[in-house]
Amino acid sequence: MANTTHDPMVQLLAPDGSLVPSERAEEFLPYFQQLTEDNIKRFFRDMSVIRRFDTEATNLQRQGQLALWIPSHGQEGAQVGSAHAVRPQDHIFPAYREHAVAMIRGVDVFDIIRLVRGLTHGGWNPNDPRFRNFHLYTLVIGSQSLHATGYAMGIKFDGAYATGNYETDQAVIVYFGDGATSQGDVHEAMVFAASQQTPQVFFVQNNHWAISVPVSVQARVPLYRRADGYGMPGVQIDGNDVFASYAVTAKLMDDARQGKGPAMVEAHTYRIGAHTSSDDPTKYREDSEVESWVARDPIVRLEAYLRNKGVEQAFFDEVAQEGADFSSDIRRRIVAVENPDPASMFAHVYSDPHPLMEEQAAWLTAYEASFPTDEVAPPTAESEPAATVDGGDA
Ligand SMILES: Cc1ncc(C[n+]2csc(CCOP(=O)(O)OP(=O)(O)O)c2C)c(N)n1
Ligand SMILES: [Mg+2]
Repeated sequence: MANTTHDPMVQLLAPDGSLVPSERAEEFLPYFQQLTEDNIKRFFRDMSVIRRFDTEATNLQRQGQLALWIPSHGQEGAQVGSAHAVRPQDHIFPAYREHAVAMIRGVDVFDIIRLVRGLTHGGWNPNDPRFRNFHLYTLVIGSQSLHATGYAMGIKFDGAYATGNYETDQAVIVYFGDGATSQGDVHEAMVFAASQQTPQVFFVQNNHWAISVPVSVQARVPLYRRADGYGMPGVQIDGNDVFASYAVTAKLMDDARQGKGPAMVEAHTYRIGAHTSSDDPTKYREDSEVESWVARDPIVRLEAYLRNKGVEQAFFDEVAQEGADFSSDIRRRIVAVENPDPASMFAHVYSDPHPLMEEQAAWLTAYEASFPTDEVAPPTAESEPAATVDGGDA
C-alpha cells in the first residue's frame, strides 16, 4: 500500500525490514543516506532499551510503586527517529508519552518515574544544559503547542535562526497526539506559527486513539492535510519506520532553522498498550486491530533490516542485556527512594510566598505534630471512622 503511486505516505523501511522507499520518500532520502551503520545501531538500541524500560514501568505500576504509567510501547520508531533528527541547540516541547525522546536528550528517565510516583512537581530543569532543551512533560492536552510557538516566536525575535550557522541556528519541535489536534490551543499555535513563519515543526504522533475516541472521529481528513489550511507543508509518514521519522524530521527542522517556516508531520503509529495504567482498552477496541499493528512493530522491522545487513547475534544480545540492566537499575532505585518532606508540596506552587499556601502548610505541620510519635499506627477496624454519606469534611 505504501508504495503505490498515489500514496502520500513517506516510508523507507517496509514492515518486513526491506528498504523500499515509497515515491513520496524521494525528497527525504539524502537525510537517510547520511546515516552510518553505527547511527542505525544506536536507533535500534534506543528503541529496545526504552521498550524494556516501558515494560518495567508498567510492572512497577501494577505492583503499587507508581500512581500511574503512560506506556510508549509501539511508538518507539516515531520517537527515536525524530529525536535524533533534532540538533542540540533546538528546543523540544513534549506531551507525556515521549520517554524515548527524553532519554535521547539526556534526561534521566528515572525522573519520569519520580513524576508518576508523586515525588516531584516537574521532573527536571529544562534549563540544565545536560537535558539539551527538553522541556517539561505537559498533561494539559495541546497546551505545549502554544509554549512551543511562543518559544519559536522568541527565536525569531532574537534572530537566533536563519543566519547560515548550522551549529547555532535554532528551531523548535513540539510533540502531541491525534486527539490534541482537536484542541483550540493547537489550532491557535498553528495559525500563529504560519502567520509569523516561526522556525518549528509540529510532530503529531497519530497513534489512532485519544483514550477511547478513534482518530476517525477527530478528523474527517487525514491529519497531515490540515497543515495545508494553515499554510504550511504537511507530511504523512509511516511512524513505525524509524528511517522515515528521522529523514523527514531532519529535513523539516533544517528548513525551519533556515527560515523556511513551520511544518507539520503526521506520524502513523499505534499505541499497543493502554492509554495509561488507568485505562482498559479492551472496552473500546478490537484485538484484530491491535494485532495488525503488532505485525508492523518498529523494532522488529529494524532488527530484520540489521540482520539482512549481516549484523551478528552478539549485537542483539548486547542490546537485550543493556535493556535488562537499564530496567533493573530503575527498579532498584525506585525501591530505595525516600519520600520527600510533605511540606515541600507547597514550596513551588507560586514563585512568591502566598497566604493560602502558608495556611495549608501550617495546617499540615500542626496535623503531623498531633501524632505522639513519628510512627503512625495503621488504622484498625475499631479505630476507623464510620463512613459518612457525604464524605465528611476531608
Ligand atoms: C485539556 C485537556 N482535556 C482533556 C484531558 C484528558 N485527556 C488526557 S489524555 C487525553 C487524550 C489525548 O489523546 P492524544 O492527543 O491522541 O494523545 P495520546 O494520549 O494518544 O498520546 C485526554 C482527553 C486533558 N489531560 N487535558
Ligand atoms: Mg492518540
